[in-house]
Amino acid sequence: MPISNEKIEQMLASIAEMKAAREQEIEEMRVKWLGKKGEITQLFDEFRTIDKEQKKEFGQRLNALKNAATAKIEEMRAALAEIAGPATASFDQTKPGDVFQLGARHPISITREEILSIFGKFGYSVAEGPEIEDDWHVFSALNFPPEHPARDMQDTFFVQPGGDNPILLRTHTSSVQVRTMEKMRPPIRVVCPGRVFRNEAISARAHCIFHQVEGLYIDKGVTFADLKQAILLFAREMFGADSQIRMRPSYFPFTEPSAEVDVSCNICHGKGCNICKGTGWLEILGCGMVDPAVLEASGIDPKVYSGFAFGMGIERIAMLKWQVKDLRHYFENDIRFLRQFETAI
Ligand code: 2U9
Repeated sequence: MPISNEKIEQMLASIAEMKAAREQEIEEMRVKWLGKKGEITQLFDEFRTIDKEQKKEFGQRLNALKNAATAKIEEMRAALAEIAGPATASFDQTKPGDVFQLGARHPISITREEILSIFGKFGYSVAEGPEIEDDWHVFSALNFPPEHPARDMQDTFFVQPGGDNPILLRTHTSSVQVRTMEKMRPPIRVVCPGRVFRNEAISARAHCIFHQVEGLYIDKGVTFADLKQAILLFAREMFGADSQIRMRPSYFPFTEPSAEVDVSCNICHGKGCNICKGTGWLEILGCGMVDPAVLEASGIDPKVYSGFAFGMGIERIAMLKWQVKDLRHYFENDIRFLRQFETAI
């Protein structure tokens, strides 16, 4: 049959209806339409012999017909590949597999887990609380006087300033211990990990976001000797069995008496090096006996119960453990920094 619109329409309709269940059938259809003696190829042969006027009429339609057949065959091949999946003949089972880069845990997470696991062995459970807090749980219940500089805009990020009980980003996780005391009766033994926020300029030694673990132990007859022993055992688990600690008197609104704790330098073992600045000691945490006013504010009778508390910056502990020189490394997500801790898991 010579080229005609009717013939092209019929062929287009047949092509649109084509279906195949196997690759072999698709190949047969390709040969039927587009092979050397295929029906479309024959139409093109014929096209060369017709006159100029007819060429104008059929040229574009013939090209559209060829494109429709090519597209349909490709579509059937893609559909079949999707059903068959990688087990088709084209899957090379001898090819080496792609190597996936495994992620590493962040040094802050590794350190937090290690601290929590040590206190877990001492019988402490983990408590968490909100990062957006109110003035009561961050300051007032912890014996901060109304004019204390920590409440200042320069030190604290306020979400909703003003009023009786402003809303703010917690500056320490002590608010979680306050919430625990409000909910639970002694004995209380908790460690509280979490992010804290302070309005500080970012530098190698300070950041406006950092992480803390704080702890609280309240029972009848808890003394400073219990605190000293708990901190010594923690330091030995964290920094090595031969570690020594020393306590220096300090001041916090929420503890009385208060102390700052140093651990013997695990690099030079007390001889003096540039990590401990020649002193042989590294500061690791602050602690003290919970002030009776703090117990009272959360409904615990200070005549019956006493307790100790401590707090540490996770960034600082991780810096001492791995000699990280600049706090900003923790927050930059530089893969060259993070990969160094892959083996530390
Ligand atoms: C309650 C009562 C007492 C938590 C404590 C410290 C001492 C302390 C700092 C260490 C470095 C914070 O990250 S840091 O800047 N913390 O020195 N924290 S005692 O005392 C509490 C907490 C809650 C109810």
